[in-house]
Formats: sequence, structure tokens, C-alpha cells
Amino acid sequence: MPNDTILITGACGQIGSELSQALAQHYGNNNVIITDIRKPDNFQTDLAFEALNVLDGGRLVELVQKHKITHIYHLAAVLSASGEQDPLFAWQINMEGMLNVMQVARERGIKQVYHPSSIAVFGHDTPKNDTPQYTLMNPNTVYGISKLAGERWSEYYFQKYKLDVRSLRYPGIISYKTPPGGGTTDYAVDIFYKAIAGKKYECFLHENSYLPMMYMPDAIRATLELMNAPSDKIKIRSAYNLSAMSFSPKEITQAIKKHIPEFRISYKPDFRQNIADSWPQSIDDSSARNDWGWKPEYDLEKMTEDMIANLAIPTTV
Ligand code: AKB
Repeated sequence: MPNDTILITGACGQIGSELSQALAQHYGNNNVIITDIRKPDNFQTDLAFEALNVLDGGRLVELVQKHKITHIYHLAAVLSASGEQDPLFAWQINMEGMLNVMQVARERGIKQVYHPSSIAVFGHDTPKNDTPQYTLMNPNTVYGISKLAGERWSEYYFQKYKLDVRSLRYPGIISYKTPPGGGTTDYAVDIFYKAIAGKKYECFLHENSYLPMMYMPDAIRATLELMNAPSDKIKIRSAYNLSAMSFSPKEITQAIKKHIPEFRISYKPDFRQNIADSWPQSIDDSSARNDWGWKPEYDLEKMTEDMIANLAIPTTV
């Protein structure tokens, strides 16, 4: 739409850095404002950057007014493993940050809000395989608790204030452009950097720890397809289950070894194993498929081939 202007929080993170580029292609470079607590020194972008601490609701209002924002993609969050290091801080960023966005969106007539959720909303007593959309949800990380509360708030703002909030329960996201920070699924990214560097990888999960995962191009496409779907197709306003592939550290090692036969891995599970054990091993995303036509493109083999090809390209600095 010609007059739409997008604001993204957490835009320098793993998903934000790629989603902002995809949104810029869709809406135009001049219509996408990226924000984060600060811009990392090596962060390359053609998009306008504004510093924003998501706890500062006044600054958010100022930016919304200044840039005539119509859509907000709220990605800023503390992830599962980092959250356990300082649970109250994680709660504050994840909950107060989200409520600031919702409140500003309601008061300033924002047309659409995207607030991602995660497989972290599930817990130890959730069915592990083909985890249904609606099931037992007793998360035991502060990240998971905040994402589940965020889902309830999303539905609340939609029902009570007709705010067009949409959300996906992302699995672990694998990508090569910007590294993830502080997640339990990060091993599936770190492992590629070690393999490409010809180094051994010490994995913080055990070899048979299965988790749902997705390659970044699928995650970006899912987000855009969800947000561009006609409103009557969006039947779930908490967050949609979303799935692409599921593998263990042992299986991703085997996939990497097809390209780099000398690659070696060892296992030293730490506190993140308990988090991984509380999450599903695979996800039933039939609601997303039926409601707005979701279909992933990348499986483990295709993703591994693409990751290795892209990481092998030497960077020119
Ligand atoms: C994490 O591991 O915390 C995230 C997630 C699954 O939401 N990648």
C-alpha cells in the first residue's frame, strides 16, 4: 500500500535483520524504519535506523508520530537461554515491551501488529510429537511464559480493541546472515560456523535431542504470507503453530558430513538440555496450512546445502 510505513523493533537481531530487508522489498526502502536498542558497528543497512528501548513507551509514540507508522513488527525479546540468566529482566523486556507496542498500536490507530511467539510456549507435559495447535501448555522458562502471556494478550487486543495482531510460533530458526543470540536452538546455527572453519563442535544438547527447526527463507516467507493474508483467513489470533523440519544434533551432523566429511562433534549437555527436553520434537501446523496456505520449502538436506554454500563464500571487508 502506498501510504504504509513499517516500524520494526529488534531489527538488528537474527530475524529482524532479514525480515526488515524483505519488508523493504515489499514496501520500499523509504517506508521501513528499523529500530533496536543500538546499531551494532558492523551492521550494514540502507534503511533508516532509530534507537529504541522497547521499555520506553514515550519514545515509541514519538517514532510512530514522526514516521507516520502504520504497521509494527515487534521482534525485540530476550530468548530462552539468556532469559534464564536474568528472569526478571527477561520478563520486563518481553512483557512490558510487548504491552507498550500493543497500547501504542491501539491508541495511535496502527493497522497491523506482528508479535512472534515460539515453540517455547509448550512444556514438559505437552505431547512431544506432532504437537497440536491446542494442547497442554505449561512452559517452564521465563521466555516461554512471556510468549504464552503474549499470545493471550494478542488475542485480547484483537477481540477487545479489534487490533489486527498476528503471530507465529517460530521453531528454531537457522540462518547465515546475522547470528542468533541466547536461544536453545542456537546450536543448529553455531555448528555450521565451526564446520566451515574446519573446527570440532562441542554441542550443548545431547545427540538425540530432536527439536523443530526452520530455515530463514521459510520463516520470512511464512511471516509475510501470514501478514498479507486476508483478515477472514486468520482464524487464530493467539499464534499459529508453524513447522518445516525436525532433527537431532546427530542428524544435522550427518547432513553436514555429506559436504564436510572430516567434521567432528562431541556432546556436553548443559542447562539448555532441560529447556530442549521441555519443548516439542515436531509440530502439527495444519491450521496454518489450511487457513492461509502455509507450506515450507526447505528440509534438512536442502537447508544444509544452502547454509554451507553461503558460509563458504569469503567475505570481502
Ligand atoms: C530459542 O531457542 O529460545 C528460540 C526459540 C525456539 O524461540 N530460538
